[in-house]
Amino acid sequence: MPFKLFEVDREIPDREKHIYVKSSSDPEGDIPLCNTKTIPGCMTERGCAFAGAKGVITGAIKDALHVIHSPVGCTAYGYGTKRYPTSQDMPDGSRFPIENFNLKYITGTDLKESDVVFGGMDKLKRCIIEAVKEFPEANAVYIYATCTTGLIGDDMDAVAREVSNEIGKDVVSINAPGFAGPTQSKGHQVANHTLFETLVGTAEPPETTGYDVNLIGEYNIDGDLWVLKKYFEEMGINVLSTFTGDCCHDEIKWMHRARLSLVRCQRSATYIARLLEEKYNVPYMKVDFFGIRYCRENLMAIGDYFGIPERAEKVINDRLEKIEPELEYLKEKLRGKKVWVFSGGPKNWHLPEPLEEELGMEVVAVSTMFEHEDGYEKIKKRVREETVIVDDPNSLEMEEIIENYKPDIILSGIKEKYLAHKLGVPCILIHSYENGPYIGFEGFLNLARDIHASIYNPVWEMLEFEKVV
Ligand code: CFM
Repeated sequence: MPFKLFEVDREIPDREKHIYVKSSSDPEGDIPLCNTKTIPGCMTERGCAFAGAKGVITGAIKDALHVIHSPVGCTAYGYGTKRYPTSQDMPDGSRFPIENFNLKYITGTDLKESDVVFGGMDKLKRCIIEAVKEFPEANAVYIYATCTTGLIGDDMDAVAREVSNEIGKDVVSINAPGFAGPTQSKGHQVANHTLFETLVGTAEPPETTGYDVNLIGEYNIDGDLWVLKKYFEEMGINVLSTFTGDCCHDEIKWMHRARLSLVRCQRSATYIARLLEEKYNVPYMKVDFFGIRYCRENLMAIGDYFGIPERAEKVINDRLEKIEPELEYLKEKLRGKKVWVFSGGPKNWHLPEPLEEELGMEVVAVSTMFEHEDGYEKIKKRVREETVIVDDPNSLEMEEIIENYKPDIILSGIKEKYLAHKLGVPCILIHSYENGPYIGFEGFLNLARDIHASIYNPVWEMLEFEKVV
């Protein structure tokens, strides 16, 4: 019986289909039901489609100004939600005047009842023009529909066209109101298609080389992109565009000129890689740089693709030499510790094997907010027998997972962290990281250090309440 109804779900039996306990004897197609609306009655941890568009894809762009067409709540919610720093370096060698502009500012239309009744398009126009006056350094404006404006039916695209002519800058209209899909994943898809259709192919890069790649689905969480970029630089590979970590607006426009796209986050960004291949014949390769083995294999694959395997080997050997002694020590300390991984989607299939093979840990539970079938198939292949795999867990299920599977640590997000702490369980942030970056060789060492520091923190021995595990 692969599917499992948790005790806390007796009143919502539909949850059973979303919770699967791995058994190799099951048919391949047995995976949790996923990418469907959250069942009423569940306190979900998911985000909305607007969050997926702005909070994941476009919010990482360093020189764009964001105008959220919403009551003030969505604008506030869209501010500073993701930890993706940006440098001031621009492709033409100039410097963008404001550091971390993408993290510091957001603007919005602050819709009121009268706007809902009479329409908010004029207000949106005014707001864009005022915002551009306030931030003349911005090279483009991105405007966002939200639930309210989706419902009243404001024509965002018409406003974008009109104002773009007036201000002489691109205005990109993103139509992913919160309700556009069951999760933030829908917003990823909309943003990919919008950027492809409105921007790609509209500008040429300052120069090209025979080793140009697009690094797609890499958002520079706590500096991840900079780790990878360094590897590529050392290999003589030029990152022509990132989508979208630390990138500028123009980089999106010249993605069609790359020789190869490397797809890092395969949930949020495979869409644009496919579109680039279909329309511009830019092939793409799915890559994984979490953990030692994947990092080594994938750098080698890229080296082989460009006929420069010895350069990849050099990067690998150089990094391994630096991290191996400490990693060995940490592996001894972490051996046998139980872990529950809960992220949006992909990190749930990136991490189980590295945690088990390279740190000696035991993954007892895996859960995702918005993974689709392909991701769950990978998760199922990569976890051991009897690991519980939960789609869109609700808060009560999370407590039941802690009670039944007794993880020594939880890798999750900020919303879950304090629930875990209240139950006396260490927890580190796997979305935005604690002391990242977590990608690449040195990133994996950072992750191991943070897990170690959290599990062995003496505070867990000082709790005055009874621990549940
Ligand atoms: Fe891709 Fe991401 Fe993820 Fe993601 Fe996210 Fe994220 Fe994530 Mo949080 S883009 S799907 S929407 S790898 S913010 S950096 S950690 S849920 S698993």
